[in-house]
Amino acid sequence: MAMAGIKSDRFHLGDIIRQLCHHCFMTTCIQTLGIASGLGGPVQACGYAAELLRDEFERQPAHAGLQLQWHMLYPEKKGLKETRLFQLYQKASQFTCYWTETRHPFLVIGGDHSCALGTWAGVLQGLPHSNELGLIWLDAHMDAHTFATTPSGNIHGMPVAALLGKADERLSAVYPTDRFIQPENLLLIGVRSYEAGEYALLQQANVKIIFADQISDFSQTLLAAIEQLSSTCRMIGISLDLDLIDPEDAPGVETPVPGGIKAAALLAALAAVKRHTKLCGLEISEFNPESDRHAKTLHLMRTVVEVFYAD
Ligand SMILES: [Mn+2]
Repeated sequence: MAMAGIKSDRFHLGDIIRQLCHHCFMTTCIQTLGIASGLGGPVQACGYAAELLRDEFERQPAHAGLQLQWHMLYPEKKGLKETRLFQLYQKASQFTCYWTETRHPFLVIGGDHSCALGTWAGVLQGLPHSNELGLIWLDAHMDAHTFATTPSGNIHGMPVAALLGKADERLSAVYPTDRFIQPENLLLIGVRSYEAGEYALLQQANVKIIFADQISDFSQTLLAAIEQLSSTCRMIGISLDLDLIDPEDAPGVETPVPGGIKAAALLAALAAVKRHTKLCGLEISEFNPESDRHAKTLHLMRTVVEVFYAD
């Protein structure tokens, strides 16, 4: 009986040591910033994305080996919209600047896609030179309006213009840095809905656009994009607008456009590129819980995170 007891103790101890080792050496801890704001678009419910995803991971923890370290940012409740966005994105940029300087891979969960103004401003500031950042913009839209060309007035349709240094005065006031991405270091992939004004801005800047109907193998497209950027850039980020994905697979977005990338194709592509040493972070935006069906898009967002960051 005594022997059995010792054996059983040893078994438990071994189990505990294995768990400790697993915890200390095997866990990937990803710094995660939730930007709980829908102020840049018409659907305020977009601001709940980060909390919903955090709750989803609390309810059912991520794959073994992946742990998200959450930090949440909320906009001020009162004041001018543009002032509140500037304050919010200035704070967001301080996080991503620090994670860039210290080489921590990060995850940002917006919010509407104007969160990119904070995320990538911070990365640009954290790098020695602004021409060292490559950015892959996965989106059905171009998001390259300014207040001069926008039909809607929504800032979530403008972050690309600001990141390129093409903002007008009113848009510049929301962007928290004077560093900009080089046009040759930016790639738009998956575009299928746009207006003339933003297209003209991108053509003038000579930004490469891969339209949705030009893509046959999404993994190949994404791999080629990363290969191209990695020849000149020190770090590469991915900004994912969930409306890249076909609305059949991701109905819960602010601005759905038919004819998107299938969810399975996106997941396969992310799995294929995730080990690339220059990838510094992933941003996910535009989740709209109000138009989601049976939490399909929420679950997809969760799977995107797991595929990209879990072992
Ligand atoms: Mn977008």
